[in-house]
Amino acid sequence: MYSRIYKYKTALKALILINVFLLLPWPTSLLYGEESNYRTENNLAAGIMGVPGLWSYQLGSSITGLTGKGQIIAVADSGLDGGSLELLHPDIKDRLVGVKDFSGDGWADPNGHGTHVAGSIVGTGSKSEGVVKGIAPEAGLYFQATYNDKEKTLRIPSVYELLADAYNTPGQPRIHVNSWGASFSDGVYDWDTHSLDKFVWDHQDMVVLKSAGNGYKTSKPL
Ligand SMILES: [Ca+2]
Repeated sequence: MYSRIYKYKTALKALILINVFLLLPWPTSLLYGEESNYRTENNLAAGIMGVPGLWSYQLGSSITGLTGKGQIIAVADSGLDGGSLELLHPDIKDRLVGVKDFSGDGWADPNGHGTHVAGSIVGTGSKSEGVVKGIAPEAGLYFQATYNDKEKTLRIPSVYELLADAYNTPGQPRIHVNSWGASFSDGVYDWDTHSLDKFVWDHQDMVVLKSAGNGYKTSKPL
């Protein structure tokens, strides 16, 4: 009897140790080799999506490469770099055609999200000598800053007004990108969803893109 209890205790101790080991943060050298070598890899995304083929696409003599040239892309996100033309990343500086601050406290980017999104779209690659650039590096960028740093929240007037502002701005963007969402409305058809649907019904020449799964859990349509 004693030996059976001892065996159980030993097994229990081993189980606890294994679980503690799994819960502890693992050394990066154990996971990734002796030297972890983190780096940005936006340059891989275009290849995965087959975009370089579009950059070099040719159709007769009139269309030579689809690079975003002639388009203005509107992006609604946290903010953009340092919030002034002097402080803009060189990959974005030449692409910005307009900016509007909905946040109320300036269009600087306190967390880097909006700058990352904008660079992924229109980044020219000038800082990396063309190695890391956006998907549409010759498109113009109209940026709508929405993050209020004091309130720690996004200020969106209404989705309809946000889209209408971009639609009517000089240059008339016809692509609008939204990499943001609200965690309380996972999968729910709410007023924001209705607002977006109403806008695209009223303005059928506007393509509105919305992130899916922006909150890591499930697809989260606006
Ligand atoms: Ca702001």
